[in-house]
Amino acid sequence: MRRRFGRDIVERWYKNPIITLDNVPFPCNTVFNAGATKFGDEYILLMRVEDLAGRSVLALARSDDGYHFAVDPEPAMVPANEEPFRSYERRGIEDPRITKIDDTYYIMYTAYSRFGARLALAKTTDFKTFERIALISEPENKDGCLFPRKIKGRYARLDRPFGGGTGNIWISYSDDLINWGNSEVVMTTRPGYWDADRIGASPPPIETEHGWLEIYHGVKNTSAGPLYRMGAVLLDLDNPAKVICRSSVPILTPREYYERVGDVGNVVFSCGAVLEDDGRLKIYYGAADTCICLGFAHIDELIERCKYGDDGEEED
Ligand code: BMA
Repeated sequence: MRRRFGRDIVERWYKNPIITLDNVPFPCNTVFNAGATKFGDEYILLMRVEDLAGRSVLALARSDDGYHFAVDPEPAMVPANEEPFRSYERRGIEDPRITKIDDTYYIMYTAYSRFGARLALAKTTDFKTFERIALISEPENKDGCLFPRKIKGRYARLDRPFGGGTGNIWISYSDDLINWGNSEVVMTTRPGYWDADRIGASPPPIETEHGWLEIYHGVKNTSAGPLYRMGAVLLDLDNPAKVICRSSVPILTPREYYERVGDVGNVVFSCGAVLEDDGRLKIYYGAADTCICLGFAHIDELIERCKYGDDGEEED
């Protein structure tokens, strides 16, 4: 289907939002950015839920069809009581991304404390018990996404260290998932574009025959505050630090009421997507930091969109 210019190529589900505060069976303020995966026949969302005090915990929602979710009665992960995690999670745990490698589901999330935001890694094999592995970055770093397989013998992750007054997407490698290094920049903000001020990886990279498809978020600071949109980029399969092509236009922009109005308005922010056998991607995204929504796009269409327009002017 050829889409009209100026409209998003991610198609919203007509029943959005799919999860709101009303669906959460324990006291909380908001529910939003969620990691997503299939676990057997079940769709799983691991959602960022902000409690009444303003700290975030992670809660599970389960579904048979990917559309209708039931939220577990208690949070799945709360800020740790044990060191070394306790000191760095005092202000909450946020924005989890789920990556399956073999039979283990890894959860990379943001640990937030008075020291800032840093990345942490946990794992589960059953979505009942969760085991923390390690704190895996120093502050300021967010938006960590583990690749779903080793690349040239090493685990790889995208992340978003903050430096030089901006946030760009980087890559790091590890032999053991605990010690990370060989870091380098993958892509930067583009002055004058929708992703001018900050960018970060969104769901974990998806392997395609053309390269790693990465859906990312881009922020433009406007006079009304930050505007969060989603874009797409294709990274080289053997060397994902190399960008093959990057769309100059977003794939999803806040337009609907539930994306524009909420605790933080004008935000669409994904931490998880599920690829179906027919090539359609179910993209789960937080809207206005207040609810969870569902959008669809065919993987081929997203790859085509990566080739659209110029590459933009990256910072030297
Ligand atoms: C980012 C993260 C996200 C949030 C977004 C918009 O820095 O905190 O969890 O959705 O800001 O507020």
